Amino acid sequence: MKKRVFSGVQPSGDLHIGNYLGAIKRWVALQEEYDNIFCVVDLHAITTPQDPKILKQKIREVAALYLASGIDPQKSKVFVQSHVLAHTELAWILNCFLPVGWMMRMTQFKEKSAKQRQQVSTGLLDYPALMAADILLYQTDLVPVGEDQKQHVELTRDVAQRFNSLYGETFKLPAALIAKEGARIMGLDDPTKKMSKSETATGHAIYLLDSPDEIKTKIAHATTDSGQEIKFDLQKPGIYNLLEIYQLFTGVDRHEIESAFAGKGYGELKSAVAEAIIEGLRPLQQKYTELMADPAYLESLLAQGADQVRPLAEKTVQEVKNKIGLG
Ligand code: ATP
Ligand code: LTN
Repeated sequence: MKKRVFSGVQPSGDLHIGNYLGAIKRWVALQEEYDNIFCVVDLHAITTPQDPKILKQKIREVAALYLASGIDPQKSKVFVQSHVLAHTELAWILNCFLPVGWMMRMTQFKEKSAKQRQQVSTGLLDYPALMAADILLYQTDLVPVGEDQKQHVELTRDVAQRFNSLYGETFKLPAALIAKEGARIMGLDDPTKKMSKSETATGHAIYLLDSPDEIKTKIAHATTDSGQEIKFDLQKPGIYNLLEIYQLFTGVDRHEIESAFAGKGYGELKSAVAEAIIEGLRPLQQKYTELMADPAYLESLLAQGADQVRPLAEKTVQEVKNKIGLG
């Protein structure tokens, strides 16, 4: 029996190379080895305000980007979270086992609630309960995510353990799978902040659907550090970030990269990074265009994905309800 992998991305904006290098590209690499479920977590997206028309479009866009990146529907199940009602049902139940203090300690909640001008929704506080439901419904072993989601996976383990100790073995305890490299790609405009979908400053992120010219301009304007040396040195976060992006798109190892750029200037590095991203994204962008030309095919894949996972999710919810005396 293969181990189960579950992960997801919010359709809350345009996907960027951080989402790709930290999450989706790794899912593709792990696809053969595991039994995979990949979800477009639309219910998570509405924890912050969304325009209905744009949200609807982004849900399809994210699904198409999974497939365009190499997620193969023969090997992985792909579906939209709101198509499987068990997610909200288990999230409610888990809520009742999650101390509010745990939720208030979550870094993502603290950061997002501080940033938000509109009122902060209860959904934003409750976000990790829904994420725990996503993971626990499928008896997931491994959750490949970027560094920022580690705390949420730990909370998922904690609530699973708490439930298991009260009602007997019910949930498998999942573990986060975080890469050594690429788990935290930084903003191009400010390499001390993580690249994020919800950050709107121009030049902050390279989006997966950016044109070659946009990529060149953004990389040319990326913040660099003082000095001239081109080395993987965490004291120089701007150069480090560009080198890491280069490494992940080309597959060349760190020593080779450092020797190739020895004695060269930041300008040359930036051109090489832009070229690596453009070439790395080219096949993905082509496949994406093809997929978006056939919306009926995408719809049918998503319907099929939801039909495949629904029975697994419903089984877990039924077991939970039986144990706690509902129904
Ligand atoms: P938002 O800003 O709307 O919260 P986000 O850009 O942080 O969005 P998510 O949908 O929250 O993206 O994340 C999807 C996946 O991408 C997660 O596994 C997350 O850990 C990963 N991820 C997000 N940003 C980065 C980043 N800068 N570097 C590496 N991985 C990232
Ligand atoms: N919170 C995650 C998205 C997400 C997720 C999940 C990831 C929702 N449910 C379950 C892994 C497993 C994020 O990337 N912001």
